[in-house]
Amino acid sequence: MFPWVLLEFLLFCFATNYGVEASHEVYTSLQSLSAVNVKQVYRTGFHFHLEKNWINDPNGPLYYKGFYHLFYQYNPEGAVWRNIVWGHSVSKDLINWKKLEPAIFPSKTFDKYGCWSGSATVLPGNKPIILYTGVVDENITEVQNYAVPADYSDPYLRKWIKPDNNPLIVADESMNTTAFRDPTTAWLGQDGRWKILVGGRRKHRGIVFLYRSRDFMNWVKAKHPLHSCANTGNWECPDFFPVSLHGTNGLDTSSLMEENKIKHVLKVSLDETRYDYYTLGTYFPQKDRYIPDKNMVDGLRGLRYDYGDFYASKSFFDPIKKRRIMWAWANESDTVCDDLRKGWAGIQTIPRTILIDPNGRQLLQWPVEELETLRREKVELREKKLKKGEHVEVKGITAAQADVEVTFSFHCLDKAEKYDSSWDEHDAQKLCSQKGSTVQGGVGPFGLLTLASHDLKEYTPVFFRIFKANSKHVVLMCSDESSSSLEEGLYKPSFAGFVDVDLTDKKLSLRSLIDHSVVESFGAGGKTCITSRVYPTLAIYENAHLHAFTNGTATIIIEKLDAWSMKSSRIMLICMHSTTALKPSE
Ligand code: DQQ
Repeated sequence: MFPWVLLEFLLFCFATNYGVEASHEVYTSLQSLSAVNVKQVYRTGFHFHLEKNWINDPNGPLYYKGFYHLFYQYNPEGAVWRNIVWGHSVSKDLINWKKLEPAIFPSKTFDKYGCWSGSATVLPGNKPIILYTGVVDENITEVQNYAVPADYSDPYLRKWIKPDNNPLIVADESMNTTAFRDPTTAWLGQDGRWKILVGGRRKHRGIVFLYRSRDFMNWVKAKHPLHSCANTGNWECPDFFPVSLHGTNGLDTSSLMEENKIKHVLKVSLDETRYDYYTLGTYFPQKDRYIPDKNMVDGLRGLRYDYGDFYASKSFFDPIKKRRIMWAWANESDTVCDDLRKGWAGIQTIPRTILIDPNGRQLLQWPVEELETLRREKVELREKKLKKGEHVEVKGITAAQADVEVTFSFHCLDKAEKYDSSWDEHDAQKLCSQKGSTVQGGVGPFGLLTLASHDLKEYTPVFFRIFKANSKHVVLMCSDESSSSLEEGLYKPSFAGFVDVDLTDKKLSLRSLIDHSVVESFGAGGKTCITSRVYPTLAIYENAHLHAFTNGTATIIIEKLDAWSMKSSRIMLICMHSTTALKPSE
């Protein structure tokens, strides 16, 4: 194979630059070139990724007999999207992982061309079952299949069986068979029927089809989809779950408390933009209809889980700590050639707990508490004033692998810049690209310069800028990749979102998880989240620096900054075969 494949690799790399992974792009012969000249600089220390090869969507997370199980779309043969199987890893704490053999892989007529995304449901009697999309032919005809554990006494759930009565669900004549995928976790209605959603589209209308079953084997499509929206394109990886309006516990997917005690979340991944959008609304179980709340917007102009590199998220209910946890795929934003050179591609975000904001208008996301077990050396800053143009370096931690929590405060908002009503309130990213961290403002820009080189030729600033609109203040949060790397030809967007926050106490908080090639940030306690994948060439390892800064005329106070070096998580990358299995008590 050698000379031809190498030639093809070189031609490919010189001829093309694919900044963003296109949907289901197939690189037929390049896959075997993984791990050529492996570059380790961008390996993450505590974000889940594999030693080599490609991963994308998180699939079917679940808790079983002492272990959290994470499955993911995985190419066992290369660093590009192809040969997709369900990779499988287990953890006792959501942070340290052991890789197992793939759980589900193409082998039958009903999934010969691919085992695509899906979800797990734990049936009564503690019996997990997986629903996933099988691709049955070269035309990408999609069907919905199931798999069950071969041995329920194995807490690792190593072997999965795909029974012969698959597929369970095929599209009817009215449906588009190539846009019919990614079944959700099922919920059990009071009518004794299980319900699931499958994503898709009719022409350009995004749809979540609803199916019902009494026995989990025979599924009937409901006359009406649960929800749909014109001009939003294909809906992938839907997720539908309740959130409690009272208290801080997450809810099981089947929880149906009285209407005034819960809201439902419908999340869809829009194939056209490759971002995850959600609405909050009311689910009417008798009619199986979902109506988004009055101010919610479906599609491109709606709320996003994360305003950066974040797609195909999936949540599950953790019955042990009574919380809802969500994962997402943070895609590379370097080139396919870079991925082939480094030999691996794709990480999972840090798992986040999801709660509804007490204001009822949005969700709050926060890294799972277990992440804090990786915190090591700590540095603190208290009541440190920053005047216009000032930086303060946060020294004494490993700035390339760190967890930073900071609360900024300001005396008043008089100096806030005027918000121009002609700006598109749904295009925060455009505003951030015009008003970056070096563009002087009134209150802000202020925040952190992460992964900064000593001469500030490279840095990824994560910051706020406060504007004064007619009757309110508008807070912009940016994670700007435009100066993140000296390498040319990379995709370096100025990711941004607005923050719906009450500024009465004149404070804004920010948490950033910095991990070599990823900066995952949580603004105002998780109201607005932005994940950036970045590839610094100078700001690597001990040459990476961290600063707090302001570049506005108003003085900003770092009221409290705590930063920690982060220990690497143990991700046992090599496949754990049955003979080397560790005991569940370990
Ligand atoms: N990825 C899977 C599909 C899903 C898409 C294929 C979303 O099932 O729709 O790898 O990234």
